[in-house]
Amino acid sequence: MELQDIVNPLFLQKMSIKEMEQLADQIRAFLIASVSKTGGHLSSNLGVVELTIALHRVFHSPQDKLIFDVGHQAYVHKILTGRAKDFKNLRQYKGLSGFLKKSESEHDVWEAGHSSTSLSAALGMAIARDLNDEKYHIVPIIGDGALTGGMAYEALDQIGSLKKNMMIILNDNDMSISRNVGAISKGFEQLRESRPYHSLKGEVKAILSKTKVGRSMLTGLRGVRDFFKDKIIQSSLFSDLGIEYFGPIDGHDLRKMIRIFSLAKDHEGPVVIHVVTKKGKGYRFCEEDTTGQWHGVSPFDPATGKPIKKGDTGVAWSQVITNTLVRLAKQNEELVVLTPAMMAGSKLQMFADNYPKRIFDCGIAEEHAATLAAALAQSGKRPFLSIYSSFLQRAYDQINHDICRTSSPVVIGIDRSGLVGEDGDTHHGVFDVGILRPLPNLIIAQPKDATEAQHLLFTAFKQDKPFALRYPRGSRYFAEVKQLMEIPVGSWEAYESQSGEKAFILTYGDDVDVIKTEIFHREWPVTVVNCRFFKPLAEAMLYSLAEKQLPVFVYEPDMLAGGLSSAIMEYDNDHNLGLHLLRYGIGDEYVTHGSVAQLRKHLGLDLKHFMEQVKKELG
Ligand SMILES: Cc1ncc(C[n+]2csc(CCOP(=O)(O)OP(=O)(O)O)c2C)c(N)n1
Repeated sequence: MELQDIVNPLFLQKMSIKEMEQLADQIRAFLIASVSKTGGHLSSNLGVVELTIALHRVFHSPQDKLIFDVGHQAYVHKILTGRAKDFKNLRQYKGLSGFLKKSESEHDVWEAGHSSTSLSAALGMAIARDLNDEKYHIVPIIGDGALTGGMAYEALDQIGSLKKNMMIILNDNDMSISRNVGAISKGFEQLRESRPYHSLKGEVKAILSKTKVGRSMLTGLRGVRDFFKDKIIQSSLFSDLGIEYFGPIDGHDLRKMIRIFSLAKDHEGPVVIHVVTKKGKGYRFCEEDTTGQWHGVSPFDPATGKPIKKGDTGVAWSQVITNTLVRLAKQNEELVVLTPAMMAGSKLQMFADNYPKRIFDCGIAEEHAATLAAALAQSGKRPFLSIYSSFLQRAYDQINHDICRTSSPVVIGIDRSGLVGEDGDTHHGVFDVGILRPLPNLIIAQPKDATEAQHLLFTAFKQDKPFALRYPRGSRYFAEVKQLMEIPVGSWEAYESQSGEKAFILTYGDDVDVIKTEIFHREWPVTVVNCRFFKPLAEAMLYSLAEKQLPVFVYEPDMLAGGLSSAIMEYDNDHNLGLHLLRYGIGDEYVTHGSVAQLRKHLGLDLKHFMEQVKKELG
């Protein structure tokens, strides 16, 4: 059978275990071949091939609801629900999403991208199901990484109290993106490794006899003895919350999983099935990866595992920041770094290698990380909170309540700000300026290049108040500056054209050099301004722009609402400046996935289109 011919998962009902095992091999080969061309989430998907087959064999999607946490590990689900043929366009503009999308398939019953929402989703669906007096199964699938997120515990608390029927699959591979962290993950490790079945026989019986499903399991125990042979114990984490726990079971053993799921699916009340999988299973490079390099990949050569570079020769923006942090940490022993589970993505390994005691991976716990940073700052430390723009949204209240309200000197490194491309609507970092700007005490800045980044980071640690420094995905030319300098807070820099001055373009980040080069090359009479501070604004410069009575273009590839032009318009209005503003940014929409270049075009923000607008205005 060709994977491309699959229409829905019903075909699994007719398959023998052996055939399903062959299908698993076929899917793995397909995933490696396909993701090597498009890029995407590889390791997590290789790990859940058998698990996803078993779930689709036992449950009847879409009547039964399979809810994948995050959704980055749902490629196998996509294949089994008829989307293999679309994988050539995975994560590309107008192609298949890298996450689940209701618009793509009736089998995608929940959309995510951010972690730890699946249990709340499951409970919401279970409450609605019961109110409607309907009968179907609800199966959230949550990783041990996603279980480091606080939301999961808020949901478990209520799940344990409401006792709605659902089967929670804990997909435990001991990895978040990198090695998982935290005490709870250690607890899973103990469950996995230290309680062999033979020492627990009595305990197993006792536990099983307590529950309806357990009693039915005991009745059929002879038949199912082989799958209990491994290990089965009661975990206090879940059972203390009133949620039955079974496991751990081997997540690559189709026969065992199918039998356990079939037995447990009619369990009264919520039940957790602890499934142990190997992240990256079946592909050497992924299996051996402990740092998370293979979690999400760009196109690569499947034979060598080497990335296929697309001429991007710079240094990653996150690496520019890490290099500078290492340098600053040498001079300032109070400097500490916090990351909510993004050690690999934010390229912090070099800091960890240099200062292992001064970096803390908090797990997928952005809220906690932000408050932790506030407390560290209030205790005399100088924390750098490294956080992706889109995940920072989770920590808004903590940044407001704990960091900004108290004016705690936390440097917030906003990684992946701006459009991020292929990860799409859940991941674009386009809201942070708009949501952070109203917070009193906070300085917000973005460097135009790696040199300015070093000076701005140095400047950030000189302030006795919170400072947010944005930097995007992608890379820039990097050379370590000799002398770090403090940049005056609230200053902008203007680049005048040799050809005169008939308009201004205000922009920030990577776009400053791009637009400046274009204007100078065309010899247009336009001054380009690097608005490196969103807050405070360069007030004197705004006055001087107003005096000149020339058109002022604001080019901001982030949300218009609350962004740079909003800030300028507020100032303009409050001070009667009378600026002639024309603004270009993202309107009232969630931006889809695709390359950043395609997305800019889609939004009418590509350079060519913008230049045409400027030309029109200049006449
Ligand atoms: C709120 C939030 N923070 C960070 C991330 C980035 N992220 C995506 S997947 C992942 C690790 C998930 O680990 P786990 O749930 O164990 O799944 P696995 O990939 O190991 O199967 C992280 C940190 C995210 N998606 N959402």
